[in-house]
Amino acid sequence: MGKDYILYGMQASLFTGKARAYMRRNRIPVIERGAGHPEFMSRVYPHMQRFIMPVIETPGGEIIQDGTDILEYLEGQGLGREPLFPENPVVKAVSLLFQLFGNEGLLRPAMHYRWNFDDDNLDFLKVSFRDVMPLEFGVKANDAGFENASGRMRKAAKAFGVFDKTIPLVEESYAEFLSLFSNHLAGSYYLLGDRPTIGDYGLFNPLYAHLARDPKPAFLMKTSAPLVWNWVERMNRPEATEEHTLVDPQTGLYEGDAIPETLTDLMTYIGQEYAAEFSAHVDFTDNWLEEQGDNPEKVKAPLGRGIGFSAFEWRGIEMSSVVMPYRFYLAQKLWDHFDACSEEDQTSIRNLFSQTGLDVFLDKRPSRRVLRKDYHEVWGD
Ligand SMILES: N[C@@H](CCC(=O)N[C@@H](CS)C(=O)NCC(=O)O)C(=O)O
Repeated sequence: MGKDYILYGMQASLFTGKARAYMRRNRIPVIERGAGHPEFMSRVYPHMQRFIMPVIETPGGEIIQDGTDILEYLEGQGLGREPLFPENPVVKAVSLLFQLFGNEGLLRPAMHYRWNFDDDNLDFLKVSFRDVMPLEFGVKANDAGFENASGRMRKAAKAFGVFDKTIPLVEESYAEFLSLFSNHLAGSYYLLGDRPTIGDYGLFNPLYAHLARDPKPAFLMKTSAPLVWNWVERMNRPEATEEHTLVDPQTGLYEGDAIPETLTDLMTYIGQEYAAEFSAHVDFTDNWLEEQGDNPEKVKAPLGRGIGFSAFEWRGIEMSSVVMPYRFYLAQKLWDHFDACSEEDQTSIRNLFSQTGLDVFLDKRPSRRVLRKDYHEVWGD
């Protein structure tokens, strides 16, 4: 085993983006392999009992799956060259909120702009998906493999709520996001100042592989939101770069009471966009858990991606989306931080979250915790 890390993923994979960007930014020596690499198929996949990326293999042979777990692991090893989590408790809470929303709240535009513009995107995607196809089987197998993978992803788009009826709203909502994020990036290079934190890495997932890389949305982003494209490029540079500071030169980040209005506008957007959906998912989950009763086997079994569908109101219409316990795993990061804060800091966080319509993300919690065990999500107590 050499001394480099190995990252299994692919350029077109949404969740690989975060791990790759972090490793680049922190100059962690890494070799990337497509998730169709023989070592992945013969060793890593059977070990995890799950076909999923990103995965890293450490120089010591440890295998870690999940973008968030990978960043936390690498940070825990002292490999971060700058703190991933802001020190200021209020700014940290904001960063953790954006981790959740970035990871999970922009999946509708990501899936829509990838899978509903075949004339622009399809040839490009077919080539990109070769990273997960066993090349030795030749072009025909690649085509069949792509049909299979893209068929599943098109279904996933529907599961996240992309339907004929919602498409105009998905586009409207994404345009609003681009405009708000652009306004904000006029005042700092990253979400919370002049260096990225965990919130940027969360946002990077949908904003890179799908929305900045696929032909149709790449054109949209470059032409309608060049500052966002510039942020994506910055987040993903393989060479180290140093920004000249637009904010506090001591920390490189905004301080809690100096959060600019452009950021509170973005937070308000998250409240309008995602709070009702998140809240409905918590209610659904609590009912689901109750229905399992005291059947310990069911409640202890590894969870797949979704446990059902839940309805909620979004932009004036009734719609539904898949309930994924993984989202609570990310929300717990915010809750654990909040619960560990002093009363004074809790009050400051609560004031900011209330002012921006985000109380749900502090208060609405399912009755059980979500843990990750053996590469799967499971319920905790
Ligand atoms: N929460 C996971 C999500 C990983 C995930 O969904 N990865 C997708 C690719 S972006 C995947 O592996 N899909 C494979 C499949 O569904 O077959 C993480 O952050 O690592």
